[in-house]
Amino acid sequence: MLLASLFIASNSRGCAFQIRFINNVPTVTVIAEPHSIDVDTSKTALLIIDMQRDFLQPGGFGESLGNDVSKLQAAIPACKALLSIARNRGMLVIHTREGHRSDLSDAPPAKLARGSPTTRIGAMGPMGRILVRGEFGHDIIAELAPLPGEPIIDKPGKGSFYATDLQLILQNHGISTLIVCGVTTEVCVHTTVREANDRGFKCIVPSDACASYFPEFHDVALRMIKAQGGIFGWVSNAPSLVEAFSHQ
Ligand code: TIU
Repeated sequence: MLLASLFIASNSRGCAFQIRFINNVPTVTVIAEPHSIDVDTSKTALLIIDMQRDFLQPGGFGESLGNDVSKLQAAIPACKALLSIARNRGMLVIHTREGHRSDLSDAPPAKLARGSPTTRIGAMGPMGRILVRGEFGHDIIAELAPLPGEPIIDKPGKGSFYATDLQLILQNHGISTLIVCGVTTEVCVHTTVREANDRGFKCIVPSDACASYFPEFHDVALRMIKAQGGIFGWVSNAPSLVEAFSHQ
């Protein structure tokens, strides 16, 4: 028998949800839009996108583009909650960082040419050279620091699959579902979700664990993901995911 409902529990909001076993694999239902989704944590990875000082703290790449970086702080608590439950459940956790080699040989000229010469990629800033690997600003914020053994994907572009070994790592771990959080919603999170969706991964995006310099772009980016029956994936939130996985 493929599917056997074992028991029904009640979550903190009083909603009934089921923990089922499909081929002896515990499967939980995550409340999401456009509709709930069944998730097997053994085939699910948490992908935390670009929670780097360069985007979240003053003096980095985000500020050099003219942005108010304080807006991205909103995503930190929900990312922390997801990181904690994922580690607790033994789920695969992958961190990404956008950035370039110190000689900038992997940075397209068209990307380098943008911005003022004193603050563009590779220029020296208060956190080191902007968006360059190995610099203080390029690394992930302390609150979400990777643990030894958690893969870190250094990517030259906005998408996490382009010119990286992310797909290989996911395949080798038998991953079919991704929880994609981080910054910024409409840029690197969205690009990654689109790439992942085309590669056959189911993507769940927790709205509170993503953020943008532009709140209206955040909102519309999430609407785009869940529109048309979930054209790119599902939109949920950290409490719903934590609750679902807590009962597994
Ligand atoms: N500028 C902006 O919103 N984002 C980026 O350049 N990279 C990421 O989203 N990580």
